[in-house]
Amino acid sequence: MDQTDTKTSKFLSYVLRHQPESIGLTLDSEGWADIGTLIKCASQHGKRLNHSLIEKIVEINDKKRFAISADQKRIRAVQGHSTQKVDICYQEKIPPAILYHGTATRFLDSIVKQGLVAGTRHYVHLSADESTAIKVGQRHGKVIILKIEARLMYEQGFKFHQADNGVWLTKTVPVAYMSIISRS
Ligand code: HQG
Repeated sequence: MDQTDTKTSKFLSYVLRHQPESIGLTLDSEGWADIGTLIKCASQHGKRLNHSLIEKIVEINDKKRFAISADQKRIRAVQGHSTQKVDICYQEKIPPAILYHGTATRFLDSIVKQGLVAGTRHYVHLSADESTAIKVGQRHGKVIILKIEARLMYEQGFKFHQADNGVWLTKTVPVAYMSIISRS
């Protein structure tokens, strides 16, 4: 990804996950936007996009953040939303025994009091492997990895989902199901 690709990916994340109204774009409840309309709305707000650039970003995106519909007409972010306009109906899925959550040491006191909460996003995001969790946590500061007893949570009634890019989603993780496995 060159600098333009990264900027475009960030722009798409912003409008498809958080603020579609910032460019006058409408998403449906499954998060889909018409690609032609997206290009038009973006250009009216000074951001030049075209079909081939969008297709390239979807294809090369490191985390496979976006998907294009089967008919090629629509695009959406596969997870990470905060906009209340979107409520993707993810299928329930049985999680592996353990999932990981990377966060920063500065959040720990609050996490120990409240458990993991979704905050502005719709879900708590969990990773299947520790190395991904480390990368997620590093975005916030001095990283700390929490090991989550996901299968036990599931057996005790918590719902889990997996986005198309592999990220695991659940609404909340109570403290009883987590342990700290590493600090850097
Ligand atoms: C923390 C990225 C205080 C939580 C990533 C996290 C992921 C609490 C931060 C996806 C808390 C929220 C999501 C509590 C949770 N008290 N802090 N009770 N409960 N937190 O960015 O999981 O690159 O909204 O630990 O890769 O870091 O954008 O969530 O540190 O998949 O595609 O509050 O976003 O994907 O931060 O990341 P975020 P996240 P993209």
